[in-house]
Amino acid sequence: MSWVEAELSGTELGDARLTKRLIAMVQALYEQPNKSVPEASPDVAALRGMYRFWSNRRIKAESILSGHQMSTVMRLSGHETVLVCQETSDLVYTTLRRTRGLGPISDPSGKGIKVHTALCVSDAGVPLGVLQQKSWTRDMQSRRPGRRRGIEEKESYRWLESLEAVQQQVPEATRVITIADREGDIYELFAHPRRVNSELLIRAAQNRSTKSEPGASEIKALFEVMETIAVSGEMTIALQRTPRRAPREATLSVRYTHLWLQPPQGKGHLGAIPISVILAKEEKRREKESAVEWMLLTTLSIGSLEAAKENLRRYALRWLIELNQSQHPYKRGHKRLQQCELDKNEFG
Ligand SMILES: [Mn+2]
Repeated sequence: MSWVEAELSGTELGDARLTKRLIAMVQALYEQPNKSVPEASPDVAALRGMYRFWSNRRIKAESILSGHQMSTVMRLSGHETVLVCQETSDLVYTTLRRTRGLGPISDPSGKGIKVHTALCVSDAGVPLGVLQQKSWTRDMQSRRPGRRRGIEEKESYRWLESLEAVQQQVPEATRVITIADREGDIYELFAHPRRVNSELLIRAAQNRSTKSEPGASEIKALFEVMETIAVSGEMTIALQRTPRRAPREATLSVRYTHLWLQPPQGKGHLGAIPISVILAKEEKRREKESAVEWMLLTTLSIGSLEAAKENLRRYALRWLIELNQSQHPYKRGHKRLQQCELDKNEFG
């Protein structure tokens, strides 16, 4: 049995022939990831089958993922801790003129599809698979300035939905640490009910109100508080290549403390949240603009320099999801999808 067959044989498409077709498609595209769809297809019949599969409205993205999801959950067993990186990205299809179902994306002049992914990674940094993925198209209304807030609030729901899905799929014996960049600094996410052994490790974006203890009368801003904390030690970290950064080593000063986050205005019902904060800063870098500065909020209780370092190391593994997405066949293979638009007219 091939790797693709083993990986996808549990796919639930409601018809064994469709699963067989999916396996053949993935096998062909996986063997030649840089080729266009017609080039990668073994013959015309296989090519027709692919387009028929893609235009079948009864096949949902979630069902296509179901087999890989099952295999991913199986790979988790035996891991004491798994990291789940959540990330929202844009699939950019600005040049596809005839394709329907595209919408506004982050780039105001572009169009495409929004995708939210939860990628599972072992604590040692080995990718284990995609546990959940959701894609959607923003409607044109979201371009209007007045509508932005509502759209952002609706989209922030994806983070909660992914956390929920991950908690349901990963057995309680396995500790899951959800990792996210600044987009994931959403108060509702911190306030969301978590199952036993489910923790958050999220880069801070908001200068939130904090208290040192629940009963404290003084309210201080998070970023200011962290500047007053003494440095506990240093660590050297290998920064991997990202779309915006060449790989290099960085020496970071490490500070950590415990605080109570105060709910934003109008969200008092969410209550205060106890949190550990880690601040890691590259103090000695000459080019200040590219100096690394990470402030991480975590529900894990950080009680030592070692624990702070351990979680900085985990956060640094988040590059895996960026790599995963920038090298994603969808993204890498714009050509393939453009081709798809053209060829469909030939084979329709
Ligand atoms: Mn992001």
